[in-house]
Amino acid sequence: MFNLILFGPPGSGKGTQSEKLIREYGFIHLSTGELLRAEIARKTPLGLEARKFMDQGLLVPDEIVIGMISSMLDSHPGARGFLFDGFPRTATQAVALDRLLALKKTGIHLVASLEVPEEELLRRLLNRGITSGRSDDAHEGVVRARIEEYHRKTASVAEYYTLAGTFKTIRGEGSIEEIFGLLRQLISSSEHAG
Ligand code: B4P
Repeated sequence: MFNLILFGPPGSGKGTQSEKLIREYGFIHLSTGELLRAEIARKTPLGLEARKFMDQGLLVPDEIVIGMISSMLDSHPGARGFLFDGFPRTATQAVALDRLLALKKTGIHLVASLEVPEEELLRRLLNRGITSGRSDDAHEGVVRARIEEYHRKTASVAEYYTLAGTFKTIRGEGSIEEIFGLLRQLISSSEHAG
């Protein structure tokens, strides 16, 4: 089993690269952003609660996303590997994920961090906001709040995995294919190291 976290600020290309990675490697894709948007679309109580935070560019409370990931892990008992996209986003989520994976006698093998300058993030997200219909991409204030929330709460996740020895950075600027090529190289060297 090989478990990968795709890490990086909002708009760094996690969702974009995830699509390519699951096609190539057959990972089970767990995107907390997508799971939350599906709950919002179905107007479930969880979705209505999550929306209050997402519309302001804030992170959804840890217990909500950890519960979602826990039940998704349980619903894929025979998985060859998981790709976590946008999770964990706080140190508390990272600790919880380690515990959940330990129960399944596995762990995280690689954390690939996409590094993109802030002005490029803003440009990409506001550009997506023109067509995506995503309320959290539509206003510059909300997009900036998401980036601030990343620095405030998510950057510490990088320290957690640096200590664990699994954290690797790659340049997240350039063509989508170029970045995918770098990710493939990282996965291949981590698989050989493991
Ligand atoms: P997410 O859905 O995770 O989305 P994201 O961080 O905004 O985007 P991502 O990095 O996936 O960007 P993408 O590839 O799409 O989170 C949304 C919200 O959900 C959060 O703000 C939070 O409120 C909540 N949430 C989610 N997970 C949570 C958690 N664990 N805990 C608490 N709250 C949570 O790329 C963006 C744009 O860039 C696209 O338009 C794409 O086409 C473009 N792009 C991608 N690669 C490019 C490249 N190489 N060059 C040019 N453009 C590129």
